[in-house]
Amino acid sequence: MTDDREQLPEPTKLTASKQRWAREGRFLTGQPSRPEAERLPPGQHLVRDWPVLDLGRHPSIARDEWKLLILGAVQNPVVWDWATLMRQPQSRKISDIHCVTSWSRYDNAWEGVATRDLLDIVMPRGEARFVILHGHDGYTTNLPLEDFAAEDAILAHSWQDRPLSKEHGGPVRLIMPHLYFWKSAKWLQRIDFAATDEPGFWEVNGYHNRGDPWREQRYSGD
Ligand SMILES: Nc1nc2c(c(=O)[nH]1)N[C@H]1C(S)=C(S)[C@@H](COP(=O)(O)O)O[C@H]1N2
Ligand SMILES: [Mo]
Repeated sequence: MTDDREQLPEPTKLTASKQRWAREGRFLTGQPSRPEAERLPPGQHLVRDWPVLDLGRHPSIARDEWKLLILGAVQNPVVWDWATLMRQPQSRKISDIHCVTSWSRYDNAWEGVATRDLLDIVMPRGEARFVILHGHDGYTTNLPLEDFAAEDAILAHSWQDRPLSKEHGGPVRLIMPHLYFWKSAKWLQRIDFAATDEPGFWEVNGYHNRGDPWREQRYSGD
């Protein structure tokens, strides 16, 4: 890959889109690093285990049957199977989980494809402003495009160097560490880029539309 790039006199398409996003300042909402004393958001307590929370259905999807659709307002819609996912640039990110039910869990090591790398591949069209995530259990959740593009956001297939378990959303889930954990869709099946927002399961059932734990955006009136 590096060889190809060295022979290209022009910036690649990927570099060009990164430069454009940087110019537009679209994706500059990344969380600054916080001093340890301010690491836990208000109203949260720390746990050492990892609770399982969902609608109760745990779909079984084998890695060799798994497919992810990425479509909507993008220049290059794609369908990824497992082999294709593994050919994408792989990242490792360490982040904290903050669940709206008030537990937080520090230092989770995720491996997978960074949402920024995904964006470089599918290239959202100008009108794309929201991202709607669909799980195999029928769950949905919505994000503004700039949240989806957060620096530490990742489509994770591994946790602490092990395959992500079924109950935690394996084969692949989203991890969106700067928002409450309900935004981190498990059993990812489809990612839809859209011009208009489409509140998901919890967002239409009383949770906040954005869910920033630092602002305690728990419920729709917060
Ligand atoms: N597909 C899907 N994703 C989901 C959910 C769900 O029911 N289905 N629940 C959300 C909620 S409310 C939380 S708190 C987290 C829980 O993730 P965990 O079970 O890995 O702790 O997953 C989120 N993602
Ligand atoms: Mo939750």
